[in-house]
Amino acid sequence: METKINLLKEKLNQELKNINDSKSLYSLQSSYLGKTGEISLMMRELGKVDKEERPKLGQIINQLKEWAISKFFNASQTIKLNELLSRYKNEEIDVTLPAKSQKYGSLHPITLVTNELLDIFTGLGFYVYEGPEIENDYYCFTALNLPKDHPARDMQDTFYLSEDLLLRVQTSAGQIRAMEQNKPPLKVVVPGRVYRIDDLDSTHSPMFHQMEGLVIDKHVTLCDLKGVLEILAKKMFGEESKTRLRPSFFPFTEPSVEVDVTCCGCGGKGCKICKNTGWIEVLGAGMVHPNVIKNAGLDPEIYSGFAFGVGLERIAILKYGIKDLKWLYENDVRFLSQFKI
Ligand code: 2NM
Repeated sequence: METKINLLKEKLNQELKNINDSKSLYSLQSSYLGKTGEISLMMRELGKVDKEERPKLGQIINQLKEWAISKFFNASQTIKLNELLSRYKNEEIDVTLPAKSQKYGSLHPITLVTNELLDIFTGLGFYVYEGPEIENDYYCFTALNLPKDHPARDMQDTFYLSEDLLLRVQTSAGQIRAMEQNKPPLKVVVPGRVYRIDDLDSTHSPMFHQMEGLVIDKHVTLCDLKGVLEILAKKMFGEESKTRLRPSFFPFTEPSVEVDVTCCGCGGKGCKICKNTGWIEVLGAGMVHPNVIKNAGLDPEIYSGFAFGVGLERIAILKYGIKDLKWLYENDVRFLSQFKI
């Protein structure tokens, strides 16, 4: 018996040496201590042994069992620790390694210009209103002092959807809605897409983006307009920029002005961008026509206001030196991904 036990111990010791993961350790353990394991079988065989010898032998096998249990326990402690250490090693993170670069999208230049202008105007206390792109004749033309026979209403310039419905040709339509919905004092900007019948080329597009601003209150003057536009020019094109107003004509403003900013390419000296004039036209503006104020339900004897409209494509082209308007609509990632902020 004793020889058998010693052989078993030796075999176990030997087998344990070759084991270095908990899974095989567990199956080795079962082969000795499991229900049908070698030690359990020895226990069972006790029944066949002489009665007198049974207690002594039982004790010996129990000792063997205790010995095996402690062997397996110790081995499992070592193996678990080693497994943990090697897991730590495998999962080790080198925080000094350079980060994997992620591909991020970028904002469209028109979005960038829109956001920048909205920041400036909301900073000045304007609120933002978005009108519908499908407008009716009244809001797009009649309310804006464009009489029935005005050339801007021409079928050849405007996308008519029906006799009354059309794609708005300017965002001012939204400003009439804003005026109807809010009492003065009113400071609002309306950004959005506008549509005109045009073939797409490097300077024209049947769809482009505008932002129009409107201020209505008592005693608003052209001087207030110039003040706001000067702030706009400095924030958009730099603190050194200057503005100048030239007389112009729009049906919805009187007087009307065209606004120039000193050229951001040459600072006013004259270059290719400004065609050697030193000035760049950036927007149209004026004092809101009394008829427009009246159409919005206000008394033009009490209220006055100014309005302006900026073409966002034009600003983007100037700001980023974009050579062809079409690039803004082609969604070529090679172009778009250059506009990372
Ligand atoms: C421009 C130029 C001048 C304008 C006028 C109005 C309104 F609704 F008050 F009549 N909104 N925007 C306006 C004035 C727009 O765009 C070149």
